[in-house]
Amino acid sequence: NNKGFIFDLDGVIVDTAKYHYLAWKTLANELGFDITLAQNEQLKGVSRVRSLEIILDWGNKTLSEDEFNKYMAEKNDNYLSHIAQMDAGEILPDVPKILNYLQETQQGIALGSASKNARKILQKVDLFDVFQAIVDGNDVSKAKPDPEVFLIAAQKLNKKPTDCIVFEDSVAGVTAANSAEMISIGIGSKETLGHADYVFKDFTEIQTSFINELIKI
Ligand code: B16
Ligand code: MG
Repeated sequence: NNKGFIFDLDGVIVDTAKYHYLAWKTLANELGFDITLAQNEQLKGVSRVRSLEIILDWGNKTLSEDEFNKYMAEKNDNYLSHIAQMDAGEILPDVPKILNYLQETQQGIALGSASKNARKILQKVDLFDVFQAIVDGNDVSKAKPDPEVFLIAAQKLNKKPTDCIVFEDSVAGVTAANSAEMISIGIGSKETLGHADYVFKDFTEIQTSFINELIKI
């Protein structure tokens, strides 16, 4: 048996959420307000453009189109300065264990991320070659919770959506996986990701026996 396993990037494979937060916080501070860690939770899985719109709402700010684009570029430059420091040590615990097992059992492995920087990050942490298909923020016209990103990943893996399993840490991403009729596995808390088919705190809680069950479904 052979399935498609689709991984979100930020919050599932690496914890780049902390770098997004630092970069957005710097930007908000420049505009005269602050954003909290709790607010940052709501930005997970959300595209760059949409994130800035939400942040401006929080600060009650409006920007001209030129200013908006300037701040978007500035945020990304700041974010990329953190990414430049990354290495394989930032891969989240037990992610390599699961990826190795999926490779050994010849499963399809794809990335389904909202980030336009996904390919760069995979290269930094030396995981680029593990993925048979990479679908990221450059490849989609509709952001999560729309299922487009995962449907394209399934297509690239040559799998039916119902033969795919998605690992996601964001509310929008789990909703996207469910709409794609894929099995959704939430990585995080049951409170936030209650709509997922299964929820685990992180990959240290996922056994290869559980992966075997998914392969057999
Ligand atoms: P970028 P994921 C998402 O990645 C992040 O969770 C979200 O915080 C970010 O705004 C989005 O990517 C866009 O990222 O600015 O690098 O294009 O969780 O879908 O892998
Ligand atoms: Mg994520």
